[in-house]
This record gives sequence, C-alpha cells and structure tokens, in this order.
Amino acid sequence: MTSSAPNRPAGHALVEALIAQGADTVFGVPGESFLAALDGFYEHRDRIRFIACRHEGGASYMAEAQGKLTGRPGLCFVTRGPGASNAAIGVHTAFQDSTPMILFIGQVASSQRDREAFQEVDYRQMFGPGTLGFAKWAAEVHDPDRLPEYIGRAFHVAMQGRPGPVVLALPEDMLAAATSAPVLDRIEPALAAPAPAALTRLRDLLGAAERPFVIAGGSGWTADACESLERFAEGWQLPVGCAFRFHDVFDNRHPNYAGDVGIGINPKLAARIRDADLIAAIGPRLGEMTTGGYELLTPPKARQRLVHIHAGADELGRVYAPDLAINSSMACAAPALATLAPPATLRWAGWTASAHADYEANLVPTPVAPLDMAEVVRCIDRHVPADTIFTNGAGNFAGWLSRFHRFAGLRHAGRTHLAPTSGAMGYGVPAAVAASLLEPGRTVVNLAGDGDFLMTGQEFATAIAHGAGQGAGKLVSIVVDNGTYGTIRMHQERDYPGRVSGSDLGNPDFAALARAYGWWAGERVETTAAFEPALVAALAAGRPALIHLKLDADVSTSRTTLAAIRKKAEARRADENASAKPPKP
Ligand SMILES: Cc1ncc(C[n+]2csc(CCOP(=O)(O)OP(=O)(O)O)c2C)c(N)n1
Repeated sequence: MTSSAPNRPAGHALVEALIAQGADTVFGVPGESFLAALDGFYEHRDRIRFIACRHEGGASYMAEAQGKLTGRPGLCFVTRGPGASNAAIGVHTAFQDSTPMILFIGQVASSQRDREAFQEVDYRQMFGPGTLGFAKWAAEVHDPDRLPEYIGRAFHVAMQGRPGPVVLALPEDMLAAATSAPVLDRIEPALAAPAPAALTRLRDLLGAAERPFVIAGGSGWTADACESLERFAEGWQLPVGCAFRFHDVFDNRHPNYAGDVGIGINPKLAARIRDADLIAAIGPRLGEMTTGGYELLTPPKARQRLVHIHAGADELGRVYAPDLAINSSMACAAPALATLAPPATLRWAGWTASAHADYEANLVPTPVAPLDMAEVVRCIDRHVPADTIFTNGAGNFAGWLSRFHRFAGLRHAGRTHLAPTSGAMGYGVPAAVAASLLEPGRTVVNLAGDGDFLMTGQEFATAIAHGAGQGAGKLVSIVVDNGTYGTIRMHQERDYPGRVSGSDLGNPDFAALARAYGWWAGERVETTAAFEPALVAALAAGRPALIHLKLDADVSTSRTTLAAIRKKAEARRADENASAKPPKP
C-alpha cells in the first residue's frame, strides 16, 4: 500500500488506484455523474489518458478489447442509466468471452437514492451475477475511504478463476468527497494449478487413447503458456484445434495444427472430433459454438473421454461430466503438461498428420468471381506483418478470415485476434481502434460486414481524435458490403426459402463516410484484381484507411451460395409435403 496525498477527492484517489494497477488508458463517454473522476484524469493526465468515445457501446467494446489484448482488466467509464444501458453490450461480451474488464458507472447522489432520481438504475440488479451473463460482480461504493477495498476486489474478481467483467457504481457525492485512502499496490491474480494426482491421471488417460484431440482456447494464455502447450503437443504428437475465436492460441502453421473449432468448422475436422476417443479441452468453455451446437460432444456424458482443464471451477462439470476435470490457470497448466513424459511409442502419429493435412486442404478455396474473399484474405496476409492484429464483429464475412488466415500464434506474436465469442455485431471497429491506440507500433486490420460496421462505425472519429493508425502501425478497416444482414438471410433461406424479411440493407457510400471522418478511402473494390492496389494504397495512406468491398449477396459463405441454400430448402420442403400427403385411396 502506498500512502497518498491526504484529503484529495475520491475521484482522484480512484484514478491514482488505476495508475497503481498499471493502467495508462481508459475508455469512456463522460457524464456529469462522475465529474470528480474526470477531474482525477485531468490531475494525472501525464500518466493516464481518458479516450473519449462516441458511444458507450464503442467504449465498452474498446475496454473489452483492452482486456483481451493485455490480460489485465480493460477499463471503461460511463454515466448512469443511458450510458450504462449503452455500455451493456461490452459487459455481456466480456462475460461470454471471459475477458477481464471493469465498468465504472457514475451514479446518482446518495441523498437521491431510491427515488428513481434522474437516470437512476440499480446496477447490482441490472448487471449482478443473478442476471447470468453480465457481470461477475456488481457493487456500489458508498464510502470513499473504502475505495481501495472495492478496487482491489474488482481487479481480483475480474482476473481470477474464469476472468470476466465487474461493474462498480460510483455515487457522484462519494466521488467528490475527500479521502486520505491509500493506494493498493499492483494486484496479480491468484492462479490455480493442477494437482499432481490429476496430472498422473491425465497421463494415464492419454496413454490409453487411440485418437486423442486437443481443443485449446479460452482466456488467460500467455506467450510462455502457449509455448508450453506447443511442447506438450509436440512431445505427445497431439493434433490441436483452436476453440471458437481463440484461433491465435496455437500457431496455425504448426504441423500439429488441425484448424478452428467454431462456426463454419471444416467438415472433416468436425468428423475427426466426433471420431476422437479422447478430447482434452485445455482452457476453453465448452460452449455452443465450440461444440457444434453441443453435437460434436453430446452432454452430459460425451461419447469421447473428456479431460477439461479450465481456470474457473464453475465451468467444470457445468454442461459435460468430464472423465477428468482440472481446475487450473493456463499459466500453470501448460508448463505442467509440458513436463508429462510421453511413452516411447505413440499410436496416433498418422492421425495427427492427417488432421493437419485436412487443415491444409481446407485452405484451398473454390474460386469465386468477380470478387473472391479467399483471395482478399490471402492478399492481406502477403502485405501485412505476422503480428498484425485482426479484429471482427459478427457476420458471415468473418468466415473467410477464420478459414483462410493463418494466425501466427500468441507465443510468437502476442494476441493477433480480437473477436467476440458472444457473436456481438459492431465489435470489430472499436476493437481495432483500441488495439491501434494501445499498440501503436502494430498493424491492425478490421474486417467488417456492412451491418456490423454501421453499428459502431462512429468510432472512426475516436480514432482520428486520438491519433490511431498514424504511426508505424497501420489501421485498415475493410467493409464487406453485400447489402444485407447476410447471416440472417442465410438462416431465412434455410428455414423460410425465398421469404426475405427484415434482412435487406440500404447502405451509404462507405468510402465517402470514411473520408468525412478524416480516414483515407479509395475507389470501391468490386473485383479480386482491384483489391491488391487498394490495400497497398491503404497501407501507405499515413492515416487510418477504409476499403469498401462490394460483394454479391449470393456469395453467402466460403462454401455455399444463397441460391444453393434456397434450392436445398425448397427440395426439403417438397419432400416433407409429399410425405405428408394422405395415401391414395
Ligand atoms: C448486436 C447484434 N445484433 C444482432 C445480431 C444478429 N446477427 C448475427 S449476424 C447478423 C448479420 C450480420 O450482417 P453483416 O454485418 O452485414 O454481415 P454478413 O452476415 O452479411 O456477412 C445479425 C443481424 C448480433 N449477432 N449482434
């Protein structure tokens, strides 16, 4: 504990506490409810910056991306009712993605509490653990002298076990009151480690397997832990797939890499996971997207033997009854796994080689004209450094990135993928802006859908205002404009063929919009050949750049078209109708 200036406003003490935790950047939208904290940011402006965003949804996404990128809680400040409501999407994303984050909300004065005062909300009800899916912990601080206690708990809770978001409401009078509260030293999370007996059992289970498969993912990975995972996989010759949105946990070029286990999974990989006799899930939640809608592994007792290693005790046995559950952080589990000596002979070297061969074969696209998204991704990869950070929100457009981009792997390049496990649209632009501000030396590429982009595109203004993408690292946003909420259209064609409802979009001129924000933008790209010069110009622009791609809506995914989906659905309907006919007399 460091003692600090006596009798400064609690708002200043709060900012000092964040600095002591290693923070140099917070994201937010100001409100009159936390003026004393804003004044604290002014007081300490040489050590911490307040990035004023254009919407609390953008700010909370940026803080979530900060948590993903740094492993420390991302920090977001918003005002009461309206601000908190807008910020909810980032809290939900941080919850589903197990990302450490703290949302600070300016609250009505204590003297007005419980009157439904202006914009008053009870954030413990709104975000508290009882809501299942928002904050891990929500609290309101009433005593300025207890700020260190609340901040300390917030950092611990956000980072420990299964990481996640914490909400702290700060009544405006509390923030303005004087306190001599000291400042806590930097908090490191307590890390659970595997018990020796569990490791022995794991070794036995692996030794008895014929077709083992590792699914790696979740949060809490460090470069060292990823390197240990790689050594474990090499020693035991295990095939490794990355869980949904955690594609960068394992080097995609490694000979043991088998592909990503998420939306749009390689069908051969899905078959392999079904056929495996042992699944070692190291780090990920076994959520709907990573389990193919709970079908690759069927709950509660999967057909495959299941070893589940997770940092959160509550995740173990939550849906699946594992044969072995290990409650451990990745920082402790991975080095322990790397020390497990494999037997002299392993039975599954061919199985692992064919898993990687399936992955390589899946990288070969079916050519599409006039604009081939697979070639777009390949072209980006030729022109940007290996440590480029890719961001995306939700939509079919992201499928081309998932399938064709080869992530360098966290052990080599740090986190290179910021994307929402929660499937939240609008995540990609704010995440890219945050990444660019936090790591100005790295290139950042955002891939966005036209629907996805316009949910948070206003954060282009934040990028310009705070100098993102204007240094060594480039910032490029690529908008895939197909004139539709394509994912929903795809589902409609599957379930209600030909009946397009609520999914068409009327779009602006994205390049003109970008220029209005001060971004560079060239001609709209409509062909594969036009993309490379557009990308080269964007990377040389010296400021953030947008590339507007026009894609035919029929090109639904990297595997199929809307027309094909509709035809199949109509044929299925015809069959169903025929079999429903009463027998002829
Ligand atoms: C915030 C939010 N709202 C709605 C959805 C439901 N949703 C999922 S994908 C999608 C359409 C995405 O459209 P677009 O960004 O244009 O990408 P496309 O699917 O066309 O490639 C919608 C509406 C969501 N996931 N998140």
